[in-house]
Amino acid sequence: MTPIKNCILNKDTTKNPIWLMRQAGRYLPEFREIRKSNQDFIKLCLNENLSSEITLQPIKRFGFDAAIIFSDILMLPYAINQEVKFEKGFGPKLGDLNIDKIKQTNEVNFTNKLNPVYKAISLTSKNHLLQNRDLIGFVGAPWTILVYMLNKMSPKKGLPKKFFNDTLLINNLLDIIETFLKLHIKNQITAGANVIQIFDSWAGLLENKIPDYIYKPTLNIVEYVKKLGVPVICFPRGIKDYKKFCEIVKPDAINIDYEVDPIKIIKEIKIPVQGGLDPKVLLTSKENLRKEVEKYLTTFKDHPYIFNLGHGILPETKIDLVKELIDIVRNFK
Ligand code: 1CP
Repeated sequence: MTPIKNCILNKDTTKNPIWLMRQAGRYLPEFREIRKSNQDFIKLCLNENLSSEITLQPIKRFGFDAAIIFSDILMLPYAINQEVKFEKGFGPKLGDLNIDKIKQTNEVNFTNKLNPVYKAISLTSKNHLLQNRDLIGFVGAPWTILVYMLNKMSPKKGLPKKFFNDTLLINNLLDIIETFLKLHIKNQITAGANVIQIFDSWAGLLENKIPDYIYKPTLNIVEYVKKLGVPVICFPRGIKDYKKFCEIVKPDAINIDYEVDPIKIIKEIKIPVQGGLDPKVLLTSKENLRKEVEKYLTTFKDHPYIFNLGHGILPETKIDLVKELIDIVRNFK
């Protein structure tokens, strides 16, 4: 059985598999080289050969235990007919929300539009480098996708208060998003993804409506993935109560963010855990890195634990420290 599956399904505590969120990305010179001549990010995600090549870059360089397909959570709004662009120095910019246009999406045109993503998964899963490794497919959670669709840009750039008021629109959109997220997950699994991760990067924005906008729609997706027989990892970044999230949503594994105390997590959570380390630690020194990494490894010594970060790896990260990180994790006793 592959490393991540073994950790999650067999609750193996003898090894800590390792992969990093955003491991295929801007900190890698070989990625930046491809990106230079491929300015249109969506087009790059829809180039199956380049997407597969980028997915394999961190495996070739570091030998991580899993690859995550090079794509983006915002391929979903794109595929349901909302314009999505990525602007240098600004991030994602989405077009006006047009419910009529969105409702024109059907299963066939959705799958056709994202077919290169599925081809990239299929190509990658057949590569010899993935023989004993997992290939992680992913989606954004319904809430996080909704945030980008309504706000039309990252909440980092601002999020008006009125955002949360139109509950009719929000519920309507969440239903549509859920339908197509399920299809996107099914297509990724059919193409060869053997683990699914659900990124809820903006879970921390909510206080009151967590049951309606996070628990319920995410539970629906988690149950769907389980029915397809594939382990599902949830990452509700910034959520205050991970214990409650796990009790209600019941993912197969939970990725924690770097704000939460791992000692609290080990006391409260019984399912396999992933992640936690602050990505900024990878900008410091080898000594500090060892100290921080060993904190997580020691805390989760007798618990199924997949080493990862508490958010995506930063573009300024030095390659040497990533190598050192893998060494520390692999040689920890
Ligand atoms: O060169 C560039 O500028 C592109 C940077 C980049 C990359 C490498 C973006 C733009 N997306 C990706 C790939 C990506 N995104 C992957 C696959 C590669 C890997 O993980 O190794 C994954 C899993 C994602 C997921 C993703 N995209 C999330 C969830 C995780 C997280 O970071 O919270 C989110 C929120 C996005 C949206 C997104 N994509 C890119 C940007 C700049 C953003 C906006 C982030 C924000 O709101 O600040």
